[in-house]
Amino acid sequence: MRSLRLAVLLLFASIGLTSLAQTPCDWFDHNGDGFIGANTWLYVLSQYGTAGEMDVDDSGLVDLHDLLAFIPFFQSSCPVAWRDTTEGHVLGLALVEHAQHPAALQGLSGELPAGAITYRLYALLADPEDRVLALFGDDETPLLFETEAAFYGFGVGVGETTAVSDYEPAFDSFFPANAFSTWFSTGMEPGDFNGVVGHVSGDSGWAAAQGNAIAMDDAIGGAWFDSSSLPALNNGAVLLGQFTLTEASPFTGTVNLLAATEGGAAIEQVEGMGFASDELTVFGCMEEGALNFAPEATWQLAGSCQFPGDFDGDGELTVADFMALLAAFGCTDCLVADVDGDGVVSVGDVLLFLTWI
Ligand SMILES: [Ca+2]
Ligand SMILES: [Ca+2]
Ligand SMILES: [Ca+2]
Ligand SMILES: [Ca+2]
Repeated sequence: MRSLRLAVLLLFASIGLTSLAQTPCDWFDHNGDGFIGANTWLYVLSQYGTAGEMDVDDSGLVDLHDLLAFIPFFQSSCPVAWRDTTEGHVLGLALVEHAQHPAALQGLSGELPAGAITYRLYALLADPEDRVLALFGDDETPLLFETEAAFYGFGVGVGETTAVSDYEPAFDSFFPANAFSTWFSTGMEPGDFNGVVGHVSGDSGWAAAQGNAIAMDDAIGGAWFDSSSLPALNNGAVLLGQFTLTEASPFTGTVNLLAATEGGAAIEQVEGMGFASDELTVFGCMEEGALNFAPEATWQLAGSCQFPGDFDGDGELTVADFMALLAAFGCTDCLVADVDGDGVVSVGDVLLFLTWI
């Protein structure tokens, strides 16, 4: 019995622990300068789908599993330990109706027909410091978006997009449909040039998909990822993509996410989360008594309720709010600053506010 147990232990030591014995820096600081930097991105991506060195899980190929192992350590200084994992930080998904298109719109990649509809998909997160690092899929954990219509503007042709970083706002004034092309994101808002959302794919040919499905379900796998790693706080929701259907029709999908949690000290991987267009989320203020109470809202994000005098939405009246009230002096269309509710921001509001702080 003892010898059997010993044999099992030795087997584990020789197979399972080989890669764990190596630190993240052994794997990812490939040039030995003590920092896991942008050059490692190039190194990993240049080997993607090949039998390269960065095969962390020893599967024979540099694939999605190896990419997901690397991403949390981007911009880390050595030495650094493998991350702990958490649960419960990624609360779920929210599909939101973003725009309806009653009239056709001119587009670079073809006309957006009347009756089209644009949705946005969000990850709901528990902690303002949580960050979405990647959205991914392979044959074990497929990423799949399906509709009976077609996804407008998705692809690699002229005027088409696959990631939010492909979107070029300068075209919007000539081609208004450009603002509604279909793309994925990992928290970056369209037109925000501070970040970069990159993507990599295996051999599924997903980027050429022009039809009614976007799938990442091949053996190598693929991902969209944040390759800028700017620290950013979230308000409870992080943008995962925009999806324009050429006509109103059912829209469903399955998503897998890698997130950074505990202020970047841990990771959380959530697979197989679903969404559907017959279960839409409406963001808004759900507190009765707020200036902008929205009875139709189904999910409330941080800072989404407005109360008289509370400009920064932190629930308290402070000097910062007072300065904002002074800046709105004379305004006849400022609900938050018009604390006495007489329609104009005047001396009466200043005096009333001073009795509150
Ligand atoms: Ca390095
Ligand atoms: Ca591998
Ligand atoms: Ca305040
Ligand atoms: Ca007033």
